[in-house]
Amino acid sequence: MGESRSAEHGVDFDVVVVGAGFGGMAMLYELRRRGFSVHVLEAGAGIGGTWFWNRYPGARCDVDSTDYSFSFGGIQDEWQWSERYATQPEILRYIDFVVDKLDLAKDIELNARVDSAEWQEATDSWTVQVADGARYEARYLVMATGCLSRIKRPDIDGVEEFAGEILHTADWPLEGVDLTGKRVGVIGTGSSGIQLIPTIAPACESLTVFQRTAAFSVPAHHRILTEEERAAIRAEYPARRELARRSPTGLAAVPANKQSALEVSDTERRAHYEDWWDWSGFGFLLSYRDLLTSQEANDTASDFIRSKIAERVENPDVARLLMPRSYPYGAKRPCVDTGYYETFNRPNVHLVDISAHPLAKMTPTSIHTTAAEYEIDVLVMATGFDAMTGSLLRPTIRGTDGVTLAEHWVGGPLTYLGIGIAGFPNMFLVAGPGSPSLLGNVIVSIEQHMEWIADLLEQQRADGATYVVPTPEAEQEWVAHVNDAAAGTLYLAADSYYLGAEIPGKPRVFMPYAGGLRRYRRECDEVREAGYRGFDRH
Ligand code: NA7
Repeated sequence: MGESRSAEHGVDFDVVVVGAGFGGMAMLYELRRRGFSVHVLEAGAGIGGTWFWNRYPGARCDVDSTDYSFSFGGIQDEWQWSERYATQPEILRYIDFVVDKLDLAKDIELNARVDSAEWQEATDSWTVQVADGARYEARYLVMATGCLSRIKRPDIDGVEEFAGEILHTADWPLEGVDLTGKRVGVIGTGSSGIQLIPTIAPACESLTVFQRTAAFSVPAHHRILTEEERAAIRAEYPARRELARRSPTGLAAVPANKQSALEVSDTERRAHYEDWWDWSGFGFLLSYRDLLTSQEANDTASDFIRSKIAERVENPDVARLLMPRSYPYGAKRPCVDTGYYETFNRPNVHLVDISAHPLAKMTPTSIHTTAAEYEIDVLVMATGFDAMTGSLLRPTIRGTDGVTLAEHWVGGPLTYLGIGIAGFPNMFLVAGPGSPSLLGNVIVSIEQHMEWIADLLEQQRADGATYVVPTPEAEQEWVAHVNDAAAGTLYLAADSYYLGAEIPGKPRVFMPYAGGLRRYRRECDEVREAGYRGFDRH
């Protein structure tokens, strides 16, 4: 690893990176390796971002761990994953391993939540203010704050009167929680709820699940990797990484089927879905190529999953409630599970449909819907996040002429390539809105941004330049392109967090880039080859 140089004259660091999750770790490694001085500010008390905060029982990755891991720094030669989809504790052990191996900790400041960042026109630098803490001056600012990190808690009347415990999956107590013998209520049936519910159900006296929207979930098929599998993965790793980089999704473990769901007979399709059901996990979405572009094709997959729910749940009324009907499969992020639907066959587990009878209020001992009251000791909110823009808008970021990012983004996020923002010079986003980010394996996206941003900063240094910002025209064109990429898809047919529908009043704009990672990488490369077309630099 190259030694870091000291910062340019007049600034504390060449680069301040906000966030020490996978994105921040990658940026620190790469920029330091290329000779920049880097300081990472992390709000949490530990390194790991999402994986530091989301400690709820059952938390796991739902992308194969062999792909959801760094390809750089020689890490993959030494680290061995034990299971197909790693548990949160194993991912944290992996993060510790990476931090040690790449000597990252010395440049990461923990418990340092960034309050504000202000562009300094006179010096081409950012002033970054940590809450109740230090202030740093940096030439460049990299926001690696994660797409799913600003927590969302539902507003329920009387919530403050509740005498029991209220937990959120993404802010789970470090010391853990003993739910044995407790009457537990869970709000939320996205990925977090679907992982949590089967895990805690056996210990709870009763578990009441408050469901607003049913999710599509397919079996995860978690399993321990055998020694032979691990050896094969190690031997194939370079090719596997290349495959991931060139794929639209970054998922090397699941080869996308190029067929249309509509070009085969019903019998053949059913057999095909049965086959994929038995192994593909999250990749079920790739079982036919047109599941996200043709409603008719999607209906075949949605119907198949609903038929599986009917098989897995004994009570037909409960099964019916668990079947998603209001949006196409994949238009909200699909889930994978281990025994989720079967959990509703347990006598201590109850499903409450809060789309029919919404949550109304809480008392010291209970939660009410508009139809009934439920006595509980603990309420778990598995209610997700203010996705993609939430963590970027939490600090006050002021760019040129004092304009805030919140002002610039009042109608939804505007970016160039998902990396830069007009009016916010020398600032970059990692896997943020306008880039593929959540629509694929985010680690592959992070590595691509890591390289692209580092290349740009090297070019700046080589040119003696201290200023780089997208032009408003380039930003407008990119935003139009992001909208076009989503326009032909079924993503627009669901009230999802991709569209900002998770927060009342949030602009309804499709935020991630739906053109696929492969195409996105090509577009970013072309911009670089064209001398950073669309950026104003000096
Ligand atoms: P998600 O996927 O955003 O799921 C949140 C869940 O909470 C979802 O079922 C929501 O129902 C429900 N929710 C949210 N707000 C409310 C209110 N106010 N009342 C009732 N129900 C509510 O978050 P997760 O943490 O599960 O998963 C996030 C990501 O982690 C996931 O995509 C993977 O990438 C891993 P809704 O659908 O909004 O009706």
